[in-house]
Amino acid sequence: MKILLVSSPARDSPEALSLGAASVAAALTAAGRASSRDGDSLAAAQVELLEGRLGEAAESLASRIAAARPEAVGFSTYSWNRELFSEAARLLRPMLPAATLFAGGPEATADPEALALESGLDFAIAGEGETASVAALRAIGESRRDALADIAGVVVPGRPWRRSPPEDPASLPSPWLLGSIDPASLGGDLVWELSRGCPFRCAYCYESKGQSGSRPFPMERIEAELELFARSGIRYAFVLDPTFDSDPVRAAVLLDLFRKRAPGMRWKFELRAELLDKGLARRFAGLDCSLQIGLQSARAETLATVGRPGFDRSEFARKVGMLSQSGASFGLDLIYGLPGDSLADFRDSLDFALGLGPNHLDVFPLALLPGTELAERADELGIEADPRPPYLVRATRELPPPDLARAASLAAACDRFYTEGRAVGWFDAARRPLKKSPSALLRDFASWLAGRAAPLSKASSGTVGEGASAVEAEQLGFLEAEYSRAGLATLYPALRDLVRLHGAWARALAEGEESLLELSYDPEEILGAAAAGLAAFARGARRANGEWRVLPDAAEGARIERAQESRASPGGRGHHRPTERNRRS
Ligand code: B12
Ligand code: SF4
Repeated sequence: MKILLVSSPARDSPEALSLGAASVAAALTAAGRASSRDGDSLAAAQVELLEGRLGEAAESLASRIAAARPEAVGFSTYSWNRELFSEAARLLRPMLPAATLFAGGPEATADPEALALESGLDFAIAGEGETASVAALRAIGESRRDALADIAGVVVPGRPWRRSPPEDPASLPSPWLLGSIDPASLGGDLVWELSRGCPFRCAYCYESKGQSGSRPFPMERIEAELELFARSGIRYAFVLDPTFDSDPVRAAVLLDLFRKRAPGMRWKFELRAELLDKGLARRFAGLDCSLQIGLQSARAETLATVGRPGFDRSEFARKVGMLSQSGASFGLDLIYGLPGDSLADFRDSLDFALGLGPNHLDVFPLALLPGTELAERADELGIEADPRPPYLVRATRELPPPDLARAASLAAACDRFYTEGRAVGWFDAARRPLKKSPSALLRDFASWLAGRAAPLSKASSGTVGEGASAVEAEQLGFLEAEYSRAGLATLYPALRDLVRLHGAWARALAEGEESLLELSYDPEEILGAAAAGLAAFARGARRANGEWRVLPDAAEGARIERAQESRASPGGRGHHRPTERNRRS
């Protein structure tokens, strides 16, 4: 039997790897290899993966699938590909009338019957897919289609069904070690699962209806996979565990292992701040890693409504402060449109989050995902959302459409000015003389940007470095106008130096780009302006016009050296470092 598992990436990103489909492929392959039964259809099965291309039309995908002449086709469905796969499956049916069509993944789990019916599938699999797929494809291979509906997790429209029970990680084959995906083919980046499930129950999250807490993979498997990654030239791993620090003792053991066995690798982890301690903060700081922390809202009542009770601002700030003190770089997530949060609450959350100095702040609209507790309680909580993927919020009781639009504009401004603009090193220094809250500054940036005749190119166009320079030009254009309107024009040259210096430093580190800067002050002194405040700095500092070169440096990551002296400047000097936190992430 030829089995084709079809996936499609969320976006062009090293993190868009189809690990779900690969895990099911590994289970099917391992079951076939282990089979000692005569005539087991899986023993002779050929399992292949097929990846949809970004933006690919359903017709093209269906033709490519049909050309492979599979006998069974399994779609790996997520909110970003559900509609594409439904259409492709409908087109495929007449092309491959004898083939078995099925689907798994989060969308199939949340809404299996509707998905199977709208796509013309033989069945869908609700829940983790390994054991259920093996049993279902065996039944198909042995012409026991009637048995399908009795398999836990297999959903045949019109028949009673139950979700597949949680898999035991110790019995799951590794898609990496079995060769379902070759890490050497991934260009150095991958996503890595160290456990299944999540111990928390956030009402907006798909995991909230999961059956169990966190189930770790065995340490021997993790060690063997890490060794394979090191041999395969992997340089970056996004650890998928939704709460890497849910077991702080295990987290510490893993971090020590990573540091010892893969010292040159970069990492990304998702954490709950509440669970951090000094030992973990120190270990994170000892790795090249970025940490993503879900804050979601700074309003305790809102968080309690969505299943994250006990939020305490000062405790959160204290825990995150441990990361800053140890030198670990972290980012925060916020969601707008959560039940209970008004526009004023969202602004307040932005102010709180930016006040913590995250390296980046990712702000998302609420997605009312099918199968989540929030989707079930939407009427009671007054949430309206688009019923089709990606299920985005349209209004809530507290956030009517005009306020939702304002929140979206603030989120876009934050993304542009703070995150793409890598503003962590100078944001507060720029904001304080204007006496504006972070959210007010971002609101005014959005208005300024909207009022421009010709908006500058989006940062994502062209190369990353070019994009970063385009955002910097916007930041400086806006800040110059703001400082001039507020009668603070004398402080602007120091601010401009600070922004340019940080920008060039970040480009040298992240893109390996060299910049030539014309500065009004000595770089070593200007870095003190962020700490002392622009006003105090401008009162005491001496202007020293000069040209400086910021370059990538093999040993230090980046360095600054004098390009050309001017009459007013002191002699050229050595190396400076703007901020450790402005690192690549
Ligand atoms: C990596 C990841 C991403 C990557 C992309 C991944 C990709 N393939 O392209 C990135 C970071 C880009 C991403 C983005 C987003 N993501 Co995301 N992401 C994940 C994450 C963390 C891991 C996915 C994974 O590989 N897991 C490991 C595998 C083994 O588990 P699995 O995927 O669930 O697969 C199992 C089953 O689902 C099933 N299965 C899967 N495929 C198949 C196929 C068949 C045939 C069968 C039978 C079974 C089966 O069996 C597998 C093994 O048991 C999950 C959360 C999580 N921890 O799973 C969220 C998750 C998939 N993301 C989610 C969301 C909502 C998003 C965003 C929309 C978020 C946002 N607000 O912007 C964006 C997408 C928008 C966009 N277009 O960019 C939701 C999806 C919900 C849904 N209904 O689809 C999840 C589940 C998070 C959550 N807890 O709610 N994401
Ligand atoms: S949002 Fe994160 S912590 Fe909450 S249930 Fe989902 S995966 Fe777990």
